[in-house]
This record gives sequence, C-alpha cells and structure tokens, in this order.
Amino acid sequence: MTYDYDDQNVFAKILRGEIPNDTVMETEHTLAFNDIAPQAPVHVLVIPKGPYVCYDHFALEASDAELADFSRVIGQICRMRGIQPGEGGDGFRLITNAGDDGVQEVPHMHMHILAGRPLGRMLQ
Ligand code: DGP
Repeated sequence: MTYDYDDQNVFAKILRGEIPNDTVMETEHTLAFNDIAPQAPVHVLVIPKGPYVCYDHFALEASDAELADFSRVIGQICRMRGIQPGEGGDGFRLITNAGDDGVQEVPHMHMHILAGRPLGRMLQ
C-alpha cells in the first residue's frame, strides 16, 4: 500500500512555518497547536512532523520513536491542561478522522484532543 502525501496541505504549511499556529507543545517528532475553530474549551490538534496522511499510515510506517513521542505528547497535554480524569480532571476525548467516511478535512495525520465540557455520547 502506498500513501500519496500532499505537501500543500495546511498542516504541512504549518510545519514549514508558512502559516502561523498557536503552539501548545513541540518535540523532536511532534507538534501540538490549538484548533482554529475550537469545538470545546480545550481543542488541541496533535500532529506528527513526518509526512503521514492518516492514522493507519502513521501507525504502520512511523518509527517507534515517532509513535512513542506522539503518544507521550498527548498524555503530557492532558496533564498540562488538567483534564486527565484519574487525577482530578473531568476527562477528554481523542478523535482522529481518516478518509472520506471519517470526514478528514486535512490530509495530514492528526489527533484532536477535546475537553472542557460534556462531549455527549458518540457510540450507542
Ligand atoms: P479533520 O481533518 O476533519 O479531522 O479536522 C481538521 C481540523 O483542522 C479542523 O478542526 C479545523 C482545523 N484546521 C483547519 N485549518 C487550520 C489552520 O490553518 N490552523 C489550525 N490551527 N487549525 C486548522
């Protein structure tokens, strides 16, 4: 399976510094920034710096270092924002949309962190 990465997508432009962003955290392999159209009081997008189209591309082809870094950044942001349910926060939701059925708007792998209000039940 080959993935066709479009390097003109908006997150690629953010990574190249061509479009500004409101950075929350940056590491060697990962960038996290606030969503331009927040759907909740906390709405952070976490993206790998590598050219991955969607979750399966990232999960199957990224290095262990990239995968671990991405996961840790998400955990650290949850802790930073005080939304982790185990330690007094009220919880959060992680969403990654993929492809047409997933209604993925930006074709660069990203995880949404949503929190700060009751998010409702998604799956019955
Ligand atoms: P989706 O691909 O549907 O999972 O969502 C893409 C998200 O990216 C959407 O919540 C809006 C956000 N977004 C789109 N363009 C920009 C941008 O230029 N800057 C930021 N910070 N967010 C953006």
